[in-house]
Amino acid sequence: MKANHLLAAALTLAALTTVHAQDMKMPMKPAAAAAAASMPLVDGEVRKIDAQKSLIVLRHGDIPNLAMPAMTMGFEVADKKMLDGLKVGDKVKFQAQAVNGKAMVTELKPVH
Ligand SMILES: [Cu+2]
Repeated sequence: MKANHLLAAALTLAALTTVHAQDMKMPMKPAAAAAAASMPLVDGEVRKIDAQKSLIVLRHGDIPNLAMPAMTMGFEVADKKMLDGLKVGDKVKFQAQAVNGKAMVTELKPVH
């Protein structure tokens, strides 16, 4: 009885592990890679910076991956360090993604 119980537990664990492994390999990877590849750098100009809140206001061009036309708006930045050395008026190239329903800058580089 005890051995059967252990065997059942082992089989259940194996089954869970297999399912989990398949989940990890699912089409997620190609889809994510395709999304990254189709994510163009967008032109922007810095209008405002709030480093403490990791916020930046950008006047930006079309953002095709967010289906967003040109406008001026605030973004969160994925990493505060992106704001280092930036100042209002700087021209930048950036990528933005929708993260938890918010527009987030995931890549940002100054244009000189
Ligand atoms: Cu916008």
